[in-house]
Amino acid sequence: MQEQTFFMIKPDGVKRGLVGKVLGRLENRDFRIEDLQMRMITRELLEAHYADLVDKSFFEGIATFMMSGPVVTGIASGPDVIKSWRTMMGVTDPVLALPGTIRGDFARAQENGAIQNIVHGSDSPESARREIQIWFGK
Ligand code: IDP
Ligand code: MG
Repeated sequence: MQEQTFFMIKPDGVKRGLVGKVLGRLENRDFRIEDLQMRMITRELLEAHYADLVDKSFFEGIATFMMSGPVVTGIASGPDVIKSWRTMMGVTDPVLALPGTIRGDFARAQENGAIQNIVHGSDSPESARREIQIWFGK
């Protein structure tokens, strides 16, 4: 099914110079990059994006991490891109993420109160619609 997903290269990925590698993986899979923007995250954007995590004990750790430097946000499209991108990212915890996935190849174990895992991707069609609206207003 042809669809769109929202993706992000988090501050650790940008700081470590992995933007090209991450975008290259999307392009290698023949997904189309529809929109792309580098930016600093505001508190407002972060709380909207992670609305389901705001009450968690580790949210302040995430906030410090996610606002520690610029992120690259984008929209990718293609058949089943939402699930495919989640598969390409690997599971949330880098300790468990399989080699071959972005998190499994580039991320380390949790440090400083936040799991720093290089990338984000929408987890469902509803999340994709919501996140594209939050970040790109469309
Ligand atoms: P996801 O990024 O794989 O979709 P979510 O559960 O949606 O995982 O969590 C969003 C982000 O919050 C994670 O990618 C990670 O950076 C951070 N995070 C999630 N759970 C924890 C935790 O238990 N401790 C610290 N950070 C966490
Ligand atoms: Mg998530």
